[in-house]
Amino acid sequence: MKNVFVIGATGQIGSELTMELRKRYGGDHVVAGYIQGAEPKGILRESGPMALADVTDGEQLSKVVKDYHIDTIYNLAALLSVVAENKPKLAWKIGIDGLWNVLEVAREEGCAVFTPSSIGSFGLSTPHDKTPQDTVQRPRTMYGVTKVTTELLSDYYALKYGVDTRSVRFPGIISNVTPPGGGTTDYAVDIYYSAVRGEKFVCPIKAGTYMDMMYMPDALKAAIELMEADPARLVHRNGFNVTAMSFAPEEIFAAIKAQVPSFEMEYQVDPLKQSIADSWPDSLDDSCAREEWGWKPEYDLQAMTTDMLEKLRLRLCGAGL
Ligand code: AKB
Repeated sequence: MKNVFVIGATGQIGSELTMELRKRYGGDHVVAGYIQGAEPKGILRESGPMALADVTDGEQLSKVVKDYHIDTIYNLAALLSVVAENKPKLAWKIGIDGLWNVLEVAREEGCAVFTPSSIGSFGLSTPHDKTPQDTVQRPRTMYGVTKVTTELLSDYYALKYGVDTRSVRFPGIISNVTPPGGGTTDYAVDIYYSAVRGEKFVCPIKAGTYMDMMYMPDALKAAIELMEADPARLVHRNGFNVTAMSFAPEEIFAAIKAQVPSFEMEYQVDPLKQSIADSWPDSLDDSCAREEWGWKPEYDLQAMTTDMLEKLRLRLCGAGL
């Protein structure tokens, strides 16, 4: 039986990943790691153990790993792209000094480690269409710099110390549970909230700007299936291109409007978000993930839109919002 430690368990991906892992491995076998001020609540708190786990504190991480006999760590501590650009030093401290702590504990205690990379690890000089698995990675954002370093440092620990590190390059993740905070792709989540609340959506990204995206159930599937994959089949480790769809703002708007005819949108472009979006791929080639560990997403734009609207209506309208 696996014993799993999720660092950043109350964040956008962490909150849902912890619950999915508990479903698969049993509540008692998945520790929700959180930082002061972001304690787990509700079902996340009640369904299994939780522990204070600041990624910048190596001793704290080591204690959790030893106390709970952890063999697998999902390290989700990071600042998203826009916040990282405004707080570069903190982004490095959490993303890279924190990763160093995680990898050291993993080396000492023999744990496997998943630390997500991102489409943010690419830059303007990367081919933008069908971006290959192995290609130019020269981002100019601090987020991108930390993500490329994450991939390299994770590979280094695998080669030098035999730590079983694995990762994917996540696209924008869309979820109806915990909202993201400070990413370039957040508009693709916010637009659904506006539609359900009956508000006009103000889009910060220019029409015609394509970015890869994925619905949360597929993101959870990607993380878990990669960690469960047969290591003998893996040619790559950190990180695999994965995608489920690529769309521009006018396309997600049209998909929502088909189900909410009164919905409206206008553009007020945010220059920082737009410059980051322009530097990212328009579409990823994820054939290596498909070949090496059987990656296959389930949701396209239409299926995701139907599910998002249904779930958000239940939650927001049920709560009278
Ligand atoms: C962001 O927009 O910063 C993230 C990402 C694509 O890594 N969602």
